[in-house]
Amino acid sequence: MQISAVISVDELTRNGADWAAFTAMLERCRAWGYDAVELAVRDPARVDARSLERALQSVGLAVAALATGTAFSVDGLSLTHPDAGVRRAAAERIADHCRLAARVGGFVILGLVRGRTLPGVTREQAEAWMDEGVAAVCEAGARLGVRLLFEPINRYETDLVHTVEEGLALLDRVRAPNLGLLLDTFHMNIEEASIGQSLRRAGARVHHVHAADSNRCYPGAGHVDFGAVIQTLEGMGYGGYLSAEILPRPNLETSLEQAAANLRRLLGRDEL
Ligand code: LER
Ligand code: MN
Repeated sequence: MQISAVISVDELTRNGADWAAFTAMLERCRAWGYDAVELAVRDPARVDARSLERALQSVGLAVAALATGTAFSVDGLSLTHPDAGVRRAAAERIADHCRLAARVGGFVILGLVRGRTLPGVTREQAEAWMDEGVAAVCEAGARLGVRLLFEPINRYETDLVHTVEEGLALLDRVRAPNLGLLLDTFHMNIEEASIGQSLRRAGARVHHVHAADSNRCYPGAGHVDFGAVIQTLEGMGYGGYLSAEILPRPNLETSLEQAAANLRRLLGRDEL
């Protein structure tokens, strides 16, 4: 199991204007003991892929995944929007993420971009649009050799797919060979009766894990038992990433440094 840090390409490059801060953050991530980074990218069309590749290569960090949530939270793109044009734009945006992933590596995450059931839309309709959209972006990814992740998200952020069971049901409906589950310990702590049992239930269909504590701060800052989570994942033969997707408290640097130190200790990888 390796560890990864979620960082924002948009924020650290000041929306593509300056790669120095981004490269400096990559260097810090490597020094803290991360194996990879998970990159939040709102719009790949605004990212200079050459500069991104150069920065990653110069520091020697892999890309675990591309996070796409700001395409929803900032641009309002959603696979379940009642306006077909918005749904199409959301799918096109995720296809762009797949094109970027084909260059720099990593999964493409389907999290908040699934949207939520908006007023005037039935739940059945929203679910049908979600399934259709997920299938379409998985096809786009498959053409590029890119794998995608669907993330169950807690009830306070969406009404569509909160639990592992619901995530597995979506995978069964869509049946895309390049789609797996991303499980996030913060959401699991809210929605699952037992984090351990739900991880085991998902088994080999868990392709990526977000590590955030019960308060969404770094692992160790709340009451999720990460020792037990890691033991369960090891028992399942999970060989993917634990990716720290955490609030920047008290600040980004300290939170990522603490996350790496605590996860590495629990993984028995104390030595840097
Ligand atoms: C995205 O990975 C996630 O976990 C969401 O809760 C973001 O708000
Ligand atoms: Mn997450």
